[in-house]
Amino acid sequence: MFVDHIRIFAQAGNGGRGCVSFRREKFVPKGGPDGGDGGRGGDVILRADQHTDQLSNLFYEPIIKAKSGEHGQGKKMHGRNAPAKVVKVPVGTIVYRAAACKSDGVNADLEVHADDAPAPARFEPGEQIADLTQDGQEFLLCEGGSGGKGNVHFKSSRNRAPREFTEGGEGESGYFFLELRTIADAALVGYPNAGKSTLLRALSAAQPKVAPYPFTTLHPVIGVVELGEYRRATVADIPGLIEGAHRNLGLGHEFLRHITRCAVFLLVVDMAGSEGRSPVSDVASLRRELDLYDARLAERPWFVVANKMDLPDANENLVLFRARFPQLTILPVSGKEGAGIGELKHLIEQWVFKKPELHEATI
Ligand SMILES: Nc1nc2c(ncn2[C@@H]2O[C@H](COP(=O)(O)OP(=O)(O)OP(=O)(O)O)[C@@H](O)[C@H]2O)c(=O)[nH]1
Ligand SMILES: [Mg+2]
Repeated sequence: MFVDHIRIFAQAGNGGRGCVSFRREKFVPKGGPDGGDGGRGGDVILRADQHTDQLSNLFYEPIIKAKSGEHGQGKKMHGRNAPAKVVKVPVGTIVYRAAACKSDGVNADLEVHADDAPAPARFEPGEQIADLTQDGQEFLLCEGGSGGKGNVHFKSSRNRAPREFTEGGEGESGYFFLELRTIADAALVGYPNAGKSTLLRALSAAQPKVAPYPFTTLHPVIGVVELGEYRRATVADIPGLIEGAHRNLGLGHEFLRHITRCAVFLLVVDMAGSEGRSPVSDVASLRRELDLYDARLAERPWFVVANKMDLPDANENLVLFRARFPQLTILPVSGKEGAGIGELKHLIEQWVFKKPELHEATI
């Protein structure tokens, strides 16, 4: 199961209590207060990790708790600080605070049951508080409570034997919504069976499943394409789109979010028109779907990868296609036989690296 959005409850550790104690030692009468401070509670930290590709670890563990700090001890001993609980999330994870849930329908997916949390919570994403876009980037989700003060701090000229101390601070806690929006340089976008996964296999070492039926790919797969001069680009293969994807038909909406942060779109069309498809209307309706999902996607740079050129009707269709869209960049390839893959890499390199402004094209 691919998990790209999840509700969680996080709780940082409480600070340890300060200690009340007095120095007791041979030949040291009235040794005075020596109660140490409590340790800090552990923080809950999210860390973006390039080797984590989805949020499934949180699906099995949606309640994250850090340990509390240890209490202070005699002889001015400071309680041990609790370690931070670090949770790895994929690069491209966006963190939202919880907002009240509007719908009343029962939807188990909307609930998180935490033992000592206020109540089983149903909520929707609210304010965005973080966007982890770089490998290794960290976000402090809940801060641990500070340690309490031991009685050693309360000594004064008037009170030589203080019994005061403070409790440790409470760790922060809350419900959050995490959403993954894959970050890649380019995205392969196309109808089911157009050959997107075949192309990703040809371009990179990634091994998405390829089969002659629609919706073979059920979740985004990212491949790293090695380009010249030690350069590399990431390319995302997303599940096939169909007409009405913006209304959540097919695997629609679920996966369109993953292309919102790709700088260039490679519209893959089956130029052979197998299964009675027409390449011209395929491109037109793919463009329409992107536009209807979010008008800003329509402004993103794109070019056409004319796939399946090894099949009989492909050349004829390509001539018609070029005549219909004379101003488009169109690259004929065969993912299956590997023809045109070198040129495709070159084109990706040109579009991704030679046009730095593309990198800012994120919504
Ligand atoms: N003849 C020929 N067949 C191809 C070519 N590229 C892909 N195919 C075939 O087309 C079928 C679908 O390929 P996939 O790569 O799974 O297509 P996809 O676009 O990833 O499909 P979904 O994941 O379902 O959206 C498979 O049977 C492939 O072998 C090609 O260049 N030539
Ligand atoms: Mg596929």
